[in-house]
Formats: sequence, structure tokens, C-alpha cells
Amino acid sequence: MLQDQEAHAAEMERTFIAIKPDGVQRGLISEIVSRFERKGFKLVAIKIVIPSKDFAERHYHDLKERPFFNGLCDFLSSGPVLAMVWEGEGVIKYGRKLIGATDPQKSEPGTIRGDLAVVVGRNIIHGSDGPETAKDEINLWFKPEELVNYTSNAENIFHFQM
Ligand code: IDP
Ligand code: MG
Repeated sequence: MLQDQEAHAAEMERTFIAIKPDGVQRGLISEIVSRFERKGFKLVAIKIVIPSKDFAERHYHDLKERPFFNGLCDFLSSGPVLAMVWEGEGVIKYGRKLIGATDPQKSEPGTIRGDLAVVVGRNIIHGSDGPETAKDEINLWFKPEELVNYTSNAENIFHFQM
């Protein structure tokens, strides 16, 4: 049974989603979690943490050369972050759709940033941008034993195929 679950988890797509300190301080945790949950994605890991500056720099290492890198890492490490792993078919790409464009001014209404944020430096949420970054970010933020393999009773409904 455990082996079945592990095999299932190995083939299911997962992404790393984080509510940044601005989203947490504004009381948007339940609003954001509910959008992923209602869509039909499955929450497999969640914790609240205050990352160190060094940890924030590792998370955003790809952006090291950008002028906003230092301010961005200062901000990510300035308060509690809600770190999550969500699972489901197409969750990496669709998670980014739910989040909206990096600049909230360019995010469509109906997206998280479009509905809930105004400026790029305070855009409330992070989501992995591809399969490789998803894997790296999940490994950076979570230990393997923090990821919970379970069957959701709604899976047969959400993933129904004719
Ligand atoms: P993403 O979060 O949509 O993947 P990235 O380009 O990976 O966007 O940038 C990471 C984060 O850096 C953004 O979410 C945003 O908070 C911040 N950022 C990106 N571009 C700018 C900028 O031009 N000025 C200030 N902050 C920025
Ligand atoms: Mg990014």
C-alpha cells in the first residue's frame, strides 16, 4: 500500500507555492489557499517559516544579477512565509495561471495578483516556473518526510475521464 502511494506520488506533478510576507501580513492565506483547493489541486505540504537572508538568496539565486535582488531577499526574509507544495495534473503551469503575471499591473482580473496586488515588489505570492525549478524549490524548502502522500476522496471526481 505504501509502495503504491509512493509510486503514485512519484508520477504526480508537484509545484512549490509560497505566500510571501506581504500576503501573510495582509491576512490573505485562506483566500489564496482556497483558490488552489477549489480548483482541484491537492495540498501535500505546508508550513510557516521566517527564512534567513541566506536562504532567501538561495531561493532566488537565478536573479542574483538583477538590481532588485538584495531588496527582494531582504523582503522575503523580513517575516513569515507560508510555504506549500501542491499536487495535480498540470499544477506547475496552471498554478502560474492562477497567480497571474509578475507585475500585478499586467495580471488579469481573476488571477491572485490581478485581484489582490498592485506593485511588482509586493506581489504576495511565489510559484515555481517549470518542472526543474519546482523540483529544486521543493527540495530547498521541504524535507522528503514533510511531503504527505495520501489519496483525496475527491480525486476520482476531479480527474474523471470519459
Ligand atoms: P515571478 O515571481 O513571477 O516568477 P520573477 O521574475 O521570478 O517573477 O521575479 C521574482 C520576484 O522578484 C517577483 O515575484 C517580484 O516580487 C520581484 N521582482 C521581479 N521583477 C521586479 C522588478 O522589476 N522590481 C522589483 N521587484 C521585482
Ligand atoms: Mg520566478
